[in-house]
Amino acid sequence: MPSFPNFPDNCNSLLCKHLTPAIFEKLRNRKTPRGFTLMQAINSGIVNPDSSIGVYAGDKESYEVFSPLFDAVIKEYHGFDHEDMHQSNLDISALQATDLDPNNQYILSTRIRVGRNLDALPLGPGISELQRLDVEKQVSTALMQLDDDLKGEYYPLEGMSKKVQEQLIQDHFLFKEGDRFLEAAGLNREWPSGRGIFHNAAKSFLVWVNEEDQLRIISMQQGGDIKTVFERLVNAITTLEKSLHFSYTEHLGYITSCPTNLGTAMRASVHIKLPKLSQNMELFNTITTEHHLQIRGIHGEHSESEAGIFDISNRRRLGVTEVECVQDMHDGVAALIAAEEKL
Ligand code: ADP
Ligand code: DAR
Repeated sequence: MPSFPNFPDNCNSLLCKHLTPAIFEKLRNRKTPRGFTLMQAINSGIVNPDSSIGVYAGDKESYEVFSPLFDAVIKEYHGFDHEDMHQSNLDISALQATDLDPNNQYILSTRIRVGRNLDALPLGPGISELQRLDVEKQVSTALMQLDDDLKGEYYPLEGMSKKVQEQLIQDHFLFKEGDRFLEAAGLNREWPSGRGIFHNAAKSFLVWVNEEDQLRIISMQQGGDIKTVFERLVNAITTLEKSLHFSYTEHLGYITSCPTNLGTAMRASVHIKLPKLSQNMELFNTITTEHHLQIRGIHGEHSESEAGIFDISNRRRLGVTEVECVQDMHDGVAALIAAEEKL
């Protein structure tokens, strides 16, 4: 019989905050129809008390079966209630995007990604090795049918040389290995079986297979042409949706393993040089907060910025549309560049 976790006093995760003894008592013996348990959902936040969130879903049903906990986390992170409905909008013409950096002084590169999971199978924390291999087969088959600027090759991690793998990670194209949060969530089981990366020759269109989500569909290129990056991504999503059935609900939008990615599951980012603002982090943080932006390091989550280069992206993903996510990033980056030029 599981007992209430012994969280350290300095634990600040949403799990520590919202897993009350009463909610634990109510949920501790519950399982989803696929057998995913509360303890599996919260293990990452127990093993890593420095988590920001600390909880993962093992399947779509987790969000209902453990809703007293997930609803509280979703409310705090997204400001989104149990009865709220998500709206999707991939109409590129609705994006008001200008060329933010015509002289290429600030924006090094632009990347927009979405997470997707196949509706008929569990999410990564609850999937079996055979099911994960089935995802790899279905997804790689669909990817190999892409053509024009999306045409590319699928490269399984199994058999990839360490040299090639490390170079892809260093060049920001491939996911890192051994993330302790994903490990404790059960997302790294049987690694590297079933994991891989698809990309076109230019590496401007890439798909991660079976990392934190079953697909991370990525469009990226050098420079700040946000609209072109968005167009390529929307083309890829709408093409793949013809052959793959992605998990989606009216309430939560696209279903993902981490509740922070629900809804659009979209992160639109730039790598941007802001040497003067980086010396005035109070102003930097004021602008990013005002524009619903998140600051990450040069190698993404849990990394540091280097040489005044930051990964700046939208923070909102649920209760906003894809166009609004990209608009958040575009408008926030415009404000950061204006502040940098003023300093
Ligand atoms: P995700 O965005 O997929 O949630 P991360 O934050 O870990 O995951 O970023 C994944 C990789 O993408 C990292 O190598 C990161 O440096 C890279 N990346 C993110 N944004 C950009 C960008 N605008 N230009 C180039 N690489 C980027
Ligand atoms: N590291 C986990 C997840 C936070 C959100 N980022 C994701 N999903 N990659 C945490 O609880 O801090």
